[in-house]
Amino acid sequence: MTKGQAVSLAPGLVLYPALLDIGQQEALLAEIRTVTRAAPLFAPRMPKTGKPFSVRMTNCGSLGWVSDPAGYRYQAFHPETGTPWPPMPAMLHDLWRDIVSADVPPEACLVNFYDPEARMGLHQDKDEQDLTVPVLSVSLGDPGLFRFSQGPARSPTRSVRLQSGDVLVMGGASRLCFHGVDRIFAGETTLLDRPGRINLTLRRVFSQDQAQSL
Ligand code: MD3
Ligand code: FE
Repeated sequence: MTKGQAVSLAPGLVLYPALLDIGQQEALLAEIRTVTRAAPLFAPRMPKTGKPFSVRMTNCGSLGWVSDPAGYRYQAFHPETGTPWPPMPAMLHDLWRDIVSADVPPEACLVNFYDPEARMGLHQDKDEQDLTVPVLSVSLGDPGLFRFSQGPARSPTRSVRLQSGDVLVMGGASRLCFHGVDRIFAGETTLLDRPGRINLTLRRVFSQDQAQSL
């Protein structure tokens, strides 16, 4: 697959394979390392049970997604250090402006780190108030097997490998689709300094009108 050949996986679900070249992936990774120094990766926990996720997370931007026994939510500060999330790298803002919207900026960028054994079960992203705005994701490092379905829970799923530099946009009819990551193909790339995968998801959380009146 070459850069610029957008692939429609389903209505509203568009994959841009290798949109970021190696140099851009390295530059973005350097920015993400700055983010994780300021806001260390933490293990989110399931609501109620408190069971830790296998994926570790952090955030950048004005808001970050967190999960603990009290529930899922967006908040402005790191759950362990209590400090505000670091700013979202300009490269990510630029990518959002070019692909999603020049008018509605993203508030949150969730940084997911997958060790070779980490997984993410099928779920919907529905903690955002404004579900009319797409979610944009960027993959870095080893490939991950992404699974999604268009219909309700337990309808048939399809799988696609997300590779380093790939950008996936989920909007319209796919904004509430079920999706997850079944496995990591560890050791297939050398971008990171150890086996694993990083995924960044940029989201608009509050509707813009509401944000302006806050
Ligand atoms: C489809 N992350 O952080 S990215 C998540 O690879 C998440 O880390 C996965 O699911 C990962 O919530 C998948 C692709 C993705 C992200 C958000 C979506 C697909 C989506 C939201 C709606 C539909
Ligand atoms: Fe998700």
